[in-house]
Amino acid sequence: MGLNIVEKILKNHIVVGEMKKGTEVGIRIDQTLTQDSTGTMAYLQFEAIGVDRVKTKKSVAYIDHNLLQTGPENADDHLYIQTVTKKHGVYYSKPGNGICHQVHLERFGVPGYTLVGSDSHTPTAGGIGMIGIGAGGLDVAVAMGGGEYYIKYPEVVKVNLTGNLKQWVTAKDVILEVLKRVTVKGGVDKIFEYGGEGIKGLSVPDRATITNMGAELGATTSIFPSDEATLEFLKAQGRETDYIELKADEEASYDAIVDINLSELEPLVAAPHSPDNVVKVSELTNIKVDQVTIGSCTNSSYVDMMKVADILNGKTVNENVSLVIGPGSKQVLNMLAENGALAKMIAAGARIIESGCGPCIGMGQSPSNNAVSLRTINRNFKGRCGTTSAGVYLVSPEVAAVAAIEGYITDPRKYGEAPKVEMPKNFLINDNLVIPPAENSNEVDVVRGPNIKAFPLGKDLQDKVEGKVLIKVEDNITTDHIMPSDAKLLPYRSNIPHLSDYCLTPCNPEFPKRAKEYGGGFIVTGDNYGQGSSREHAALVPLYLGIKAVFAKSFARIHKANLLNNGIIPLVFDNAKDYEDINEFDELVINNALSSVETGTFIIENLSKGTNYKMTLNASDRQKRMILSGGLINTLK
Ligand code: MIC
Ligand code: SF4
Repeated sequence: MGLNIVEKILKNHIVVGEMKKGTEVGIRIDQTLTQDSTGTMAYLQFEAIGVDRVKTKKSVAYIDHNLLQTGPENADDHLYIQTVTKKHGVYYSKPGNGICHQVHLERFGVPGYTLVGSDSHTPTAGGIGMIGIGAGGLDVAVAMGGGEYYIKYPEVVKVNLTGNLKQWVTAKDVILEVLKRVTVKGGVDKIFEYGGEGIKGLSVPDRATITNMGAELGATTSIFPSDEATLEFLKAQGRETDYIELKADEEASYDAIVDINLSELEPLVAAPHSPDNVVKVSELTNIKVDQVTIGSCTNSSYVDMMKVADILNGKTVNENVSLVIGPGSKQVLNMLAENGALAKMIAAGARIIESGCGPCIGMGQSPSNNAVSLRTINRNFKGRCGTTSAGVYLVSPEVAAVAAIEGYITDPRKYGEAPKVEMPKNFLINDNLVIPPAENSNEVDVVRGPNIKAFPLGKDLQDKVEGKVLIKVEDNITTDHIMPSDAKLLPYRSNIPHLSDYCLTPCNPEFPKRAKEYGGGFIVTGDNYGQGSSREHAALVPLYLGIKAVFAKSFARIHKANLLNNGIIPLVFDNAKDYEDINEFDELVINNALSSVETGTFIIENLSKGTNYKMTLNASDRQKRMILSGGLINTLK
């Protein structure tokens, strides 16, 4: 029987377990990446593990999130990351070099390799034929130390692309179509492998847009074959020696197939407040636009930016629109500056910001109250842009640029010929913002600013676990709800006590106070709890606040792993109706917690109601050991 691409790569990398669907496998990791807002914690954890030099083929630390330096905190954290990475064998990509996923694709990604990154959009690397997986900082720290990374052996879904994209229809519309069909919770523990004749017309940056936003499906990752388009891209980056061909065997089989005829797609948009709330642009044309932001790890490649420059050329941004453009990397920005495209953007009235995450994570450029903001980013969760009352629409760079001129959401197809931009034969290569590690670790002293505080560690599990339900929330709660991140809070990513006052406050401002008053307790929630980012802070902060277990209808993959890694028990209702029975402040007890962990079956007593509920711990033996000993670091010790 033939193998698909996912099977081929995993077969080469599995070091624990076997290729059996639904079972846990440990895979060898070739490369890691971190970014600054999760990186400080990841390197503190790496130090706690006590390995001197990273054991991967390449590990890179990027500074791209915390670029607003409104006090010393962010710069202090950068200095910590710069020195700790230099000491332990990690390459350091300085602020200004660009967004981790964009730069990794350009300069470091290798087809057929595995990559784990402390950022949920690490699957961007799937555009170049890598298995790139987003994880919590602790999992990345372990992988840097040479430990394997664990996933549930995935179902592999083939996304079969046929036909060709019509004018003004883009890679962004392909992934929006997938999101519409699969939804934000439809991809958990699945890998999406793209194939079919239709992929021939997609360049590596197009493919990376698709695999990037595949994170919004909740998927483990997404991947494209490595073919002529990959070779062309690597050649243009001066890296053709990294190329290998990767394709599925003729007789490869898949667990499911999603067929998409590219010729039938039209420009799409994800309306507020979820990436799967997808409608046609043509259905939304009377909406006045206040802000447009173009950039982020989803859509900030050279080709994307050149198309935007072409649309803006000779035009003026609508008087009621603020247009913000952030090219994805120094390479992209430098090329736009040299070929005059940047001048066209500036002339049209765009506000150019440095290459980084910026508005995507609310680091500046929050729109006005009740604003409509069109963004080329991947997430439009309520409040993520920094303005709770604003509505964010996710679109392609082309739709964004046209709206910036028109002042309304506009179907770009009435705009005549779509811009045609070829991938350059040679990208501008200058890696002078990437600092290599020191040859000799002893030469480097790690610098730690006063904002770096110790991170909490769990304790051995007790046989009786009791407490109050501190909060009850609905479906699809994101990590942006659990641990909000914006310009005010991101500087405190290495300071868990400070962050604890903001935990779950978008759902209920009283939550931190309650947790502190009652000395911890439980969280009750609906489906897909913890969707979105990889931020481990969404587990570390609840741990700090004394959260012992989360009772959910279902969990998002990375967040569940982060809870387990930190010794918080993620339990799933056997009967979803029991969710209705529980109220905030109910007093709950888990008796026989220790033996329940072994069997995976829990009975939760609700003392306030006199009822009880059966719940399941879906965890491997390895994860059960972490729950018993209060987290991964304790088991390593
Ligand atoms: C995001 O897009 O939500 C982030 C900010 O990049 C996060 C990481 C973080 O919270 O630092 C992610 O995607 O994992
Ligand atoms: Fe940065 Fe936004 Fe990409 Fe997250 S999704 S890595 S915040 S650009």
